[in-house]
Amino acid sequence: MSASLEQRRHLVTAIPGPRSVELMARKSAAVAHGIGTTMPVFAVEAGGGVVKDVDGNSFIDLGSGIAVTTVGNSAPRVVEAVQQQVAAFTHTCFMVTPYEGYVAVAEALNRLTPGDHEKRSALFNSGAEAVENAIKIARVHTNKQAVVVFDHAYHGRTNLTMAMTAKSMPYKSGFGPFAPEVYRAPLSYPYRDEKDVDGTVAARRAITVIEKQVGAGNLAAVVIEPIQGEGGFIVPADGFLPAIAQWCTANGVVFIADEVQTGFARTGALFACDHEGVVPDLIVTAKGIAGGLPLSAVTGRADIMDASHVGGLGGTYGGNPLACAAALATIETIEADGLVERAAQIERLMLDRLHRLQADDDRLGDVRGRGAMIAVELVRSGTDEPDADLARIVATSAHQAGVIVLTCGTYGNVLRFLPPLAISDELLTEALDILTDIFKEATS
Ligand code: PLZ
Repeated sequence: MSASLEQRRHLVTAIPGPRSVELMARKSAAVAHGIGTTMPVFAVEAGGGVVKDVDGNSFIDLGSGIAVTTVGNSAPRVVEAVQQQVAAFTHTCFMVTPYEGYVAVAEALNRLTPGDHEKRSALFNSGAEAVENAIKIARVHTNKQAVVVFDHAYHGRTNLTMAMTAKSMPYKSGFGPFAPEVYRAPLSYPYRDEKDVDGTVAARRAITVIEKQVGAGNLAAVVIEPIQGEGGFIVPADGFLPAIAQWCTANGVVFIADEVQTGFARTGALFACDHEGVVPDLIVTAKGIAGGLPLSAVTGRADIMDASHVGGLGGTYGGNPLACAAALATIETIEADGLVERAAQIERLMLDRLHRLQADDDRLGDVRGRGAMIAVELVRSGTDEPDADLARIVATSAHQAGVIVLTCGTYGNVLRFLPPLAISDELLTEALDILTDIFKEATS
């Protein structure tokens, strides 16, 4: 981010402004219809807690480009590392003539991910591509095929990961047929489960479905987001994740944590599995790993990761040198700037404000999340009926007021907050003040 980018919300035109309107018209004429837009404003600069648009408007960023710019946009160490790398070489293909950056990222991932067993890593470009590779590795290791995923899951938009993703609209509708051998188990969803369904009961419920409908003898892997992202920032009840992981270990099933959205300090721990001491066999990371450059990884137990024949894994761009340089600088920033603790501070600030708002407004059915991954699930007053209209109205009003917020959830009724960890308390507080006012006015 350039030093001139002021850390303040500042609107100088209607939203969208005239230059964004012009660019939206060009977008409609040139870009495929299927690529949606949350906010019709075009960015020119971003950093800290601010995104600036082509019309000179500055927005408070509570989205981080969907949990990617966790260390901040154009974070200084990332910019410097990428500039040096881009001037040295941009690409050789790691499978042709390798380079140190890739190995250094693998070493860092092996060091930082949960568990102190011997590990290996492989690098890819997107979250979906890494999820696909984790499944390939689990299948070749176990010589089994079935994959279990959960209700409300999101794992990507490629063919295998569409099958793994739960929600039809907009992710799957019309795009089938989907990959076979993908089965779905019930999740722990504390807000919507019956009151007596604690983590252990929910795990038993899921394991029964897995044993009866799939069978451990056919099952290569169980894949789970330790806190669900697109599905609604659902934090499973305590004990759910450890029980599923233990069942996998006892039954020769690879336990895969999809930490694409939760990883790299986002939840107030380096990885969300760390909150419950869960050690996955394989962990999938992307998004926050490289400060905005496209990079993803599969990291895990050496014997599982090494199961593939030589040449079985790869891709032209996987572990691109610019992305690796960015990842090393991102990891250095997280460690040197204490960003795990910063995420925990953000959690305290946001939960305190949102719980106070909830006390006065029962349409905030549930306030949940960890670290800088916080959400409110909106319902019709006096019920637990999902209110997607209210989520849309509040989000649109926030955009108009200069605050970037996103929605998510199977029912589209969850407002989610993913601020960069580089945001100031002042900007966060201002955004929460604005949201508080919006809730006072909003009726759906
Ligand atoms: N696994 C847990 O959150 C990406 C999707 C945005 P890619 N989530 C944002 C959209 O609408 O496309 C995600 C995730 C989890 C996998 C993925 C997929 O990561 O880098 O988008 O492929």
